[in-house]
Order: sequence, then structure tokens, then C-alpha cells
Amino acid sequence: MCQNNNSSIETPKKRVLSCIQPSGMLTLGNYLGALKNFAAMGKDPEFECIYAVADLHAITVRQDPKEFRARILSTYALLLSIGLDPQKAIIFIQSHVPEHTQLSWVLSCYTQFGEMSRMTQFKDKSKKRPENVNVGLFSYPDLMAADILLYNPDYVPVGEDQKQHVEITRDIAARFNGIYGDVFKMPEAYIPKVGARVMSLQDPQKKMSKSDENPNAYIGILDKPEEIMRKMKRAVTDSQSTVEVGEGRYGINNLIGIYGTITGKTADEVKKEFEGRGYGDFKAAVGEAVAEELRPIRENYERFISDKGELERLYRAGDEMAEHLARRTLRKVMKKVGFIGF
Ligand code: ATP
Ligand code: LTN
Repeated sequence: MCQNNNSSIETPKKRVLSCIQPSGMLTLGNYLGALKNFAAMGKDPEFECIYAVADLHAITVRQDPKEFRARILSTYALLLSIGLDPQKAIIFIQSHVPEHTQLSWVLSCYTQFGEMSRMTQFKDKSKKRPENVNVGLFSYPDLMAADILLYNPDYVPVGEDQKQHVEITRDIAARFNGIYGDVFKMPEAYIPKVGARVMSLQDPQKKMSKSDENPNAYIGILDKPEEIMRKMKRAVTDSQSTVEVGEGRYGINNLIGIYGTITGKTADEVKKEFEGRGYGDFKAAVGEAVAEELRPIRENYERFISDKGELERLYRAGDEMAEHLARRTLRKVMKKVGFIGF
């Protein structure tokens, strides 16, 4: 039989890159806003995916060394647990690929102080932690731009709050390309239509955040079903009784968003499903849907985290593949700028 082996006519795969910080217990917000997309894209043969644990970014906030070490590894294990196959995706640890910090310095010299000062994350985080407004927190987007531009991705899956950082990455890339020619590919933020902004269960006008002081405000990806049900039961809603999206109904809107993202149901379908039923029923259904969605992740995680040797073997292999790609881009950049010996 004649086999069609003409791979040259296949459309090239689109490249995807994203990172996640090991800065705390990851939440349902991180999962629905970012990780669920990482996994879906990782399984799609149309994409070639590169994901990293952004440990360098995490030290913009003071970290306890022992806890930090454990969290870097557990975040890496979580990336594997969402169903990513390390044979198909490159999964690595940012600090193990020194090209990230090297490129970050170069990019910082092509970033204007004024444009960096407009980053809302910097403004928010410096207000939240006035005792440690460090320069790393300010220049954070240059490191993120380096993470992205080293790999020339087509798409960067992130939650809504990171859109501005992808935009400044594009501005920096365009500026650099304008001077030196086409060095960087223009990346596009890939933001989920639903789930891009999961809100706190206790203050649903605020984003669900792993750094929230109140653990009832967020659901951890590794929370047990009983905990999930308990937190859902306590979720702040309103004094009305209908399960439907409405202006100012932050709590209910958030729960409908979570339920819809997991079940694939539209807000109208959710409304019909719970017509004539109370908030109690609805919250229980949301809790069950979340617990079921997270169950396989928690089970995979327990398997991965118990084999540290295998985890190290996997991240070493990922680091090496990432560095191979990163080195090529960095070399090109250094040569273009005029450094010698590259
Ligand atoms: P913190 O809450 O401590 O400020 P974070 O969770 O926002 O941190 P990361 O861990 O770096 O920060 O976020 C990882 C990814 O999860 C990002 O793409 C971010 O956009 C997404 N994300 C974080 N929180 C939410 C949320 N509540 N809803 C949707 N996506 C989110
Ligand atoms: N800043 C991001 C994490 C992050 C990232 C990246 C995301 C670091 N480097 C590169 C996408 C691409 C955050 O806080 N969520």
C-alpha cells in the first residue's frame, strides 16, 4: 500500500506557552482560568505546548526556603496531574533555564519606565504589600516577556488578569523587531471565554486568590470533596432566590460561571435546571461538579508527588528541551544587539 508520507504539506503546529507561579496552593480560579486550558491544548494535536513553573517570579514575594522548595515540586507535579503528557509537552522549571533571566535584562533595556508604571498588577500588589515593593515586582513583566519571547509561541493561555502583561510583551517585541528586524514572533493571549475570572466565594467582587487570608474564599485544587462541599455551602450569595445571572448578583453570577464552565451548560440552561429550587440545591450541585472535576487531578497528584525520583527525571528532561529552544533565541538576540562571542 502506498503511504502518504508527505509531512511537508501538513500545517505546522501552533505553539503554546504558559507558566504558573508556585506561590501558594493553586485554586479553582487558577484551574478554570489557566490550567484547564493548558490541559485541553496539551491534548490537542494541533498544538505544541510548553509549560513552566515560574519559580523566579514567585520570589517577588518573600518565600520560606523550605516551603518554597516543596511548592516548586508540587506545582510541577500538578502540571503533570492535570493530564499533560511530558512526552508530548515540554514541562520545565523556569529557574533551571538561565536564558530567561538573561533575556529579561536585555528586554528591560527596551522597556520604558512609563509603560511599566501602568501595569495594574504592580499597582495592586504594591498596595497589598506596602512593606515589600521590590524592584523585581516592578520589572516582573520583563521576565514574563522573556519567558514568552524565548519560545516564539503563537498563543499564551492565561486568565484575564494577565492580559495586560501579554500586551506589554507584544509592545516590547514590536519595538525590538522594529530596530533589529523580525527576531520575535508576536504572541497572542488566549483567554478562556468562561472561567477567565473566578471570584472569591466570600467576597465575590474580588478575584479568587490563593493568597487570600480566608481559606473559605477559595477552593484549592487539592481540596477534598467534603471541604469543597463545605466551602460551597458557605459561599456568599444574595437575598433573592432565583438561580439566574443578574446585574450586581456577584455571588450567584460567580457560581453560575463555575458550574457552567465545568458542565458546559449555558446560563439559560442552568437557570432552567434550577427553576423552582433553592440556593441550597444549587450550591450542592456546584460543589459536586467541582469535586468530580478535581477528583482525578487529586488522585494523579498523589501518585506523582510520591515518586520524587521520577519527578526529577521528568523536569530534567523538560529543562533540557526548553533550554535547547531558549538558547537559540537568546543567541540571535545577543548577536543582533551587537554582543560578541555568541
Ligand atoms: P495571586 O492570587 O496570589 O495573586 P494568581 O493566582 O493570580 O496569584 P498565578 O498563580 O500566577 O497568580 O496565576 C496563574 C494563572 O491563573 C494565570 O494565568 C491567572 O490569570 C490565572 N488565574 C489566577 N486567578 C484566577 C481567577 N480567580 N480566575 C481565573 N483565572 C485566574
Ligand atoms: N505572571 C503570570 C505567570 C507567568 C506567565 C509567564 C504566564 C510567568 N511567566 C509567561 C504566561 C506566560 C501570572 O502571574 N499568572
